[in-house]
Amino acid sequence: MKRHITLGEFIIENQKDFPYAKGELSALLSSIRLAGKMVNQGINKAGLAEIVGAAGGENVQGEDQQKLDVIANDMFISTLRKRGEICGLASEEMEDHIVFDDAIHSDAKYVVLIDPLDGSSNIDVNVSVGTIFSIYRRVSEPGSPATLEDFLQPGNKQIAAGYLVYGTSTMLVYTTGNGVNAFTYDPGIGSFFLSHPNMKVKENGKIYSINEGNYVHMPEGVKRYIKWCQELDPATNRPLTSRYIGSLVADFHRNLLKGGIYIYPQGTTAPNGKLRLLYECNPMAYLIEQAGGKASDGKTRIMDIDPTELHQRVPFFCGSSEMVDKAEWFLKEYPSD
Ligand code: P6P
Repeated sequence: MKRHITLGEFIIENQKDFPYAKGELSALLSSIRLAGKMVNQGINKAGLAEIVGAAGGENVQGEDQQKLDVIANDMFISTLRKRGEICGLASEEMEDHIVFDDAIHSDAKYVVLIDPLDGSSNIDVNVSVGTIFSIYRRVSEPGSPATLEDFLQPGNKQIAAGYLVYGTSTMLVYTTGNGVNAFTYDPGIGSFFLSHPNMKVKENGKIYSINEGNYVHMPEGVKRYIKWCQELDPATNRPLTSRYIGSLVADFHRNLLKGGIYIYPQGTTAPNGKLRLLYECNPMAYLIEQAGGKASDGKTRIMDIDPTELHQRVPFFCGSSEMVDKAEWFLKEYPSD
């Protein structure tokens, strides 16, 4: 009987892509898989286990922390620490990076940046949420404690990136630089199976995804692009369809499958936009480029931006390459003063 291969089998089959690695990256990806299963279980029973709603605190972003934000963050930290393949971790939920500097970890080659539960405010209303991760090779001396510089690397230095989307089904989508592959979780077996091999995003699509409630705060070029999307022109397949879930991972995943553009622009209330460069935009940019798409801040390739702060925000234009090009054209043609 033919069956889909599991994520574990896929990782082993593709370990040859990393001749210099002695299985550490494979072990690291496996630990992310395990943590994702545990978070998935927590989310699926959230309403029953009194773990929905706000935790009462705020994260470093000043956003209300949801109980599951904290639970997911702790799950990923403890699981990644136990596997011993990383020397440090940075998270949306923590102001500073954490260093694993005991004997086992200080020789580890990698660091991980993570948004443990993106879109978590949607959990209470049963809308898809996700985990986003980005993996770098450390730049500091092996054997020494991880440093901030290990985390402040441009996205073009990522060696792996991906997300879990906890939706109608739970999926893990990742790249190590050799294309994008997606795995669907079968809770009955407890394994992820390869369901979408070598994913490619359409060069052009019919979906634009942006919070139009912020229209008055948007740059002129973005306003012009939105109106262009809404014009009637059958020759260019317009008007386009507006879809905005309010969960980056869910909006991104839909666009990856169907074609489209996701935009979170800068605005008068968010001078650098809302999304964080290191653990939201860079990993999504790596994925979309590996799938043939594009990601910029409206002008500069996301993965070429040199980070200066752990939680820095950037405007984000991501998806089908022709759609990102069009949005960038409007920004150039109608610059905001
Ligand atoms: P807004 C969730 O908080 C998030 O970071 C992304 O997942 C999502 O796309 C965006 O913010 C939603 O922000 O301002 O439209 O509610």
